[in-house]
Amino acid sequence: PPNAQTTPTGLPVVDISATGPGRAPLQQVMGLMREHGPLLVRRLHGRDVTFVADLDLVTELADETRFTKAIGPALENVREFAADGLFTAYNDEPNWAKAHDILMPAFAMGSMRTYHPVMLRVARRLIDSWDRAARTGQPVDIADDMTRMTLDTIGLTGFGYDFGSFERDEPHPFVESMVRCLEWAMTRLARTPGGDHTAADEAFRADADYLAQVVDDVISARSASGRGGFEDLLGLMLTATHPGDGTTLDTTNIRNQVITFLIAGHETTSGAMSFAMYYLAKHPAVLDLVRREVDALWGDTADPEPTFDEVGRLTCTRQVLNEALRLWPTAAAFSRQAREDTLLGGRVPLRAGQVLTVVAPMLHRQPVWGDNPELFDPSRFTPQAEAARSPHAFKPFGTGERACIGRQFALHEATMLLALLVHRYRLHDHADYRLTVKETLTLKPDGFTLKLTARTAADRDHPSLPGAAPRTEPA
Ligand code: FDE
Repeated sequence: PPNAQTTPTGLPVVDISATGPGRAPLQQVMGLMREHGPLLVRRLHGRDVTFVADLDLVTELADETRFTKAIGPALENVREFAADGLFTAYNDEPNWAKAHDILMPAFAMGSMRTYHPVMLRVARRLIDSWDRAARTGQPVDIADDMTRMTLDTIGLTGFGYDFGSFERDEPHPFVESMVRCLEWAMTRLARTPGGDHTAADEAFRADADYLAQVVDDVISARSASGRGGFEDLLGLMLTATHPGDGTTLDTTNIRNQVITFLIAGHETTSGAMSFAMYYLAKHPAVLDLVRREVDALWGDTADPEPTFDEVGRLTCTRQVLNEALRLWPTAAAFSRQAREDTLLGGRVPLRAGQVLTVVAPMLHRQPVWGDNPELFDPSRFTPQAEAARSPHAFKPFGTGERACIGRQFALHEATMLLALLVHRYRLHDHADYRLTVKETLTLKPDGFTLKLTARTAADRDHPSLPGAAPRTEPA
């Protein structure tokens, strides 16, 4: 078992070199925090990372006058294929502010109206595929199908590119390359000094080159088509000029942004929806509440056409998503660095530039969440409950000016899909699934399958049919 020393200022230091971080490094850190508390140093082959989850300390780290985003070791590795895209750009890299200013309007709430019809069209692809599974009694792999849906959505809304994921048994080759790149970025963190990693690095280079080539083809096809316009992210990037200096983004940076949006916009969102489905399948009383909400909107309509505004009214569905993101924030860690030498919490001296990594799933289990933080309870996200809690207690989208630009996009997409699925299907936990969380830099439930049957009008009137929520707990 890892033995703890302390730093001169009393922080626990846990050396994991003997075992390494394994295939679930984030969950390992969660375990270390359960043992040693919400502020610790993890040491691996002499490399130290300081992890934080304490609410008061995270509140300080969110102070933009004292701290700012850091590109930690994991993001340094992602930089090898996303370079100065928004997610991995350094704060002072000119392309960050430039792309941020140009792209912000595309992610403002109003722009979601433009994406809404495309999101609905892709949601229908998933529904068609699940209808077939429901007819034949085949189980569906939740995370795989959610990933198909989010990839097609960001491809179409962002770049007018159709990955056609539901027509494929295996993921699109672009996705396979992207996933291998992310795995490389994660496993590279765990390397033992002196090992020979040439083969892994060469395979990574080939994958990264392939990503760049596919994206370059999409960009040049668009440029050649002469269709400029602001109708999607790519159109915006090719034509919009910066309000300050009137220049557009350069082609290499556009490539980096496209790769960034494909990575950031699909694994995270699909993981969030998958965890939400998991909790719904395990919590019939909560499922029943969501059913009442969607049935009140759509009743027995066979194929509801959710409007943009209806999605905003799905408050219960949104609370379920938030609560799933509390327990398993799919982009689970983000890093902050001190702007100047400072004292954290009045006791931990930090040098300018020193990096700390916030562990969101542990922040989301701090005492501010009550004495049973493991309990799935969406009522934690009623407006009253939220108003009574520090805004820094919940950070699934990071913090400050480098916080997630895609937040509204992801929440709109996910809320609409969850509501449509709950309206349409009864969920059967046929394998009595036990949650295991798979890490590929992002988090998702591993091997989670459900069987589905269509909900009927009779089922809507009699919610105690099998697979529907019991009205009362069994005695
Ligand atoms: C971002 C983000 C973040 C932060 C990071 C750091 O700090 O480092 C986080 C945490 C996140 N993000 C999360 C999330 C979750 C979910 C579900 C999502 N996310 C989704 C999405 C979608 C899309 C499209 C996106 N997302 C995008 C993005 C971007 C671009 C970014 C960067 C920004 C800047 O500027 O920096 C992010 N995202 Fe997210």
